Amino acid sequence: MPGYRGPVAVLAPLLQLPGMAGELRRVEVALRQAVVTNDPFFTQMTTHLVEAGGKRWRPALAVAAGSCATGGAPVSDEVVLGAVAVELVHLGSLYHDDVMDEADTRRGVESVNARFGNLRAILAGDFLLAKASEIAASLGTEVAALLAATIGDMCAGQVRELQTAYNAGRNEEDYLRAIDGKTASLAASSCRIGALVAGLPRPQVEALTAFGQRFGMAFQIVDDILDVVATDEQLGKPAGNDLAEGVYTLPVIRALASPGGSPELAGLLGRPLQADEIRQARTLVRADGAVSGALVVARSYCEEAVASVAHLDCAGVPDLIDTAQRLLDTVPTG
Ligand code: GRG
Repeated sequence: MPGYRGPVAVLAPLLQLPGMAGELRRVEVALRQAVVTNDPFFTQMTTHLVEAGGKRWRPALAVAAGSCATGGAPVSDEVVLGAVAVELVHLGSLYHDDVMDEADTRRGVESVNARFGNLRAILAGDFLLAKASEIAASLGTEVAALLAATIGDMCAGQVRELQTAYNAGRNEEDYLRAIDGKTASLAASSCRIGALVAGLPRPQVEALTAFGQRFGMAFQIVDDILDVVATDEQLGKPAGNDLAEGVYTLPVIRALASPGGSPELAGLLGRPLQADEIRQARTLVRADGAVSGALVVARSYCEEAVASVAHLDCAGVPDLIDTAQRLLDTVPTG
């Protein structure tokens, strides 16, 4: 099983669902098969982050949604393949994201670009996306089209984020649209693919998709809060990276807009930051309730996620609800 699990221990209700460990072992076996190439050197690149670990909550969402059709009994091999496809898309996006950010570490190990160089990291990321597409095609036209559209949405979300880099005037609407594309779209598709491949009725497919979208929004907001409040060790990469890269997320937008504002923070932003400036900016963002303000927004997405599936009476749903209700529990407030 993967080593590095990262922060957000409150995903436990999802990841420790009865039977989930066994289902994720099946995902892991199929995932490792999918990333092996004909060339041992290329395989080192394509397997690098898979072996480093990760929380695997996107495949867990697909499995939980799919388990609605089995009453909690093991899901079909096709649902497991759907779960593999969404993790492959996530992995491909991490490879490309780390090239864009010139990141040195990911999942507690050297990033692919740091170890093998940008050109190889891009190609290995492309390979992972190609594998995801191949698997999705084996699951039917609807799944293939959905995953392709999701990759497009993720690119659009990422471009939206790039367009506001170093812009201290970035507003919340822009932020929410960007994270809808870069993160919530894949979370929604993870649930949707699990539900579609399991053959659930359309109303259940729609309800589970809505859960994934809202949960993905909340997850990204929590991830952005952790960038401001967590340590390097907890994150498996340098804390404050978003601030350093000019990505001003919800807690930062809230801190800048707070009564009295934070002239000191505004004075720091708008340009790349040195290590001591990152520390200073993180302290300023934590100082004035902006973190709790961002948590309120995340909480309302969790509530919407719960409301989307509360009427469904099927296996997996109580644990999805529990996960959404507890997502925020261990985030330290500023
Ligand atoms: C080619 C699919 C594709 C996308 C290109 C680079 C890009 C456009 C989009 C970036 C998407 C991105 C990196 C979003 C951040 C999502 C996120 C919350 C990552 C961290 O997820 P975790 O915490 O990580 O689940 P682990 O390591 O646990 O899997």
